Amino acid sequence: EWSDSERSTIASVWGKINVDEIGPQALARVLIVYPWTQRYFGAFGNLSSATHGRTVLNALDKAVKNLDNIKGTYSELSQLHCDKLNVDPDNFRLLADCLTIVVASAFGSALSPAVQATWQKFLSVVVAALSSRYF
Ligand code: ZNH
Repeated sequence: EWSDSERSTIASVWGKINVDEIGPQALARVLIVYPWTQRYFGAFGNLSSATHGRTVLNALDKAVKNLDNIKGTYSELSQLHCDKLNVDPDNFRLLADCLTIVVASAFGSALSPAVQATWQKFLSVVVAALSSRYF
């Protein structure tokens, strides 16, 4: 399902992402633009949301390395978010969108329309995989 050029585009975008910067920025943006998401992190405060931003982005590494089985890779993580964390799966897409915005601001013209389209396709597969154990 992935072409060679999509594979190399995803690997190249991922290689240029600084997880420690982009992760906290993307999660902070979700919490500001969609304040109701703060309830998932309310007990922990901002420090933990920065930590979680890093955790989430680090977890994306697994998807980049398992492009042909993203659904299987995130099966347990999906179940955890559904059963234990009770995170509404709509939030995965909100985070993916904020991540794209933060990546676009950081990359500038390096994120061409074609590159961005492939990156968003990748994130939409991630979002679907994280939602796959919800029913
Ligand atoms: Zn999440 C957790 C990933 C999204 C919320 N996460 C988590 C973890 C991981 C993740 C890896 C860890 C796990 C363990 O511990 O085992 N996420 C992720 C990803 C994504 C996400 C990849 C996408 C892309 N999350 C999300 C969202 C939300 C969340 C959107 C909301 C809004 N998570 C969460 C929580 C938790 C998690 C709450 C828990 C935290 C703590 O514990 O601290």
